[in-house]
Amino acid sequence: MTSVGRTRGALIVFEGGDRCGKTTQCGKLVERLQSQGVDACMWRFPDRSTAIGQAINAYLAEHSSMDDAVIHMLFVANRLEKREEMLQLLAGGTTLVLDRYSYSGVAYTAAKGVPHLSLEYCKSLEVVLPAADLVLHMSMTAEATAARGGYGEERYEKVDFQRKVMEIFGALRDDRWAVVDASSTIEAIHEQVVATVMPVVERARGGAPLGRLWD
Ligand code: FDM
Repeated sequence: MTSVGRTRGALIVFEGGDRCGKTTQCGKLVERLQSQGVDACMWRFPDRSTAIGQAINAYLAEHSSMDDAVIHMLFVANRLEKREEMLQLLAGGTTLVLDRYSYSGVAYTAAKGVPHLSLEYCKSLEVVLPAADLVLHMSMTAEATAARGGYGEERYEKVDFQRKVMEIFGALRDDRWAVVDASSTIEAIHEQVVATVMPVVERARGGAPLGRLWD
């Protein structure tokens, strides 16, 4: 993907297992960026507000069942339907902080171990989307997240499955990923996140090109 100019926003993604504290950290990061004069906003994937997102929500809440390939496609479509808006915001200088993205998409589906839904196949469906400038991997054991409040309410919140997801996240890491110990305190994590994110926001502002997924 080509550079979108000297003032583009950064694409910052939080990834990790369920109940690891991503949403809290996304919110705190956006507040901090805004307080420092950085135009920033937070999105979540799945975006449950769209028609596709509502179908995903029903599946996650176990109010409906779906073929694994079909639900995977819906998660992908839920990102593709936001692609244009995402690119426009970034090009206009807004830093986007995402609570999950395609990395969750491929990790959760590949963790199911369905032969025709391999990691490589899943990746291939999203090559038209921008890559994150930075992925903050909130790392925590599946057992530790399971001990947190509310765990088990949604479809994928099962320790064995989460363990497989974590393994795949580990295999996806490259030099754009930073690992954050999600078992630390909220404030300690936040300070680590801010220190990691600021140089990335500066690089994007300075014209570092936006990448394409999996390049
Ligand atoms: N999830 C999320 C997927 O399986 N695929 C995806 O593409 C995305 C974005 O949906 F269990 C899973 C991950 C998680 C659930 O949970 C959404 P949260 O609590 O909204 O992050």
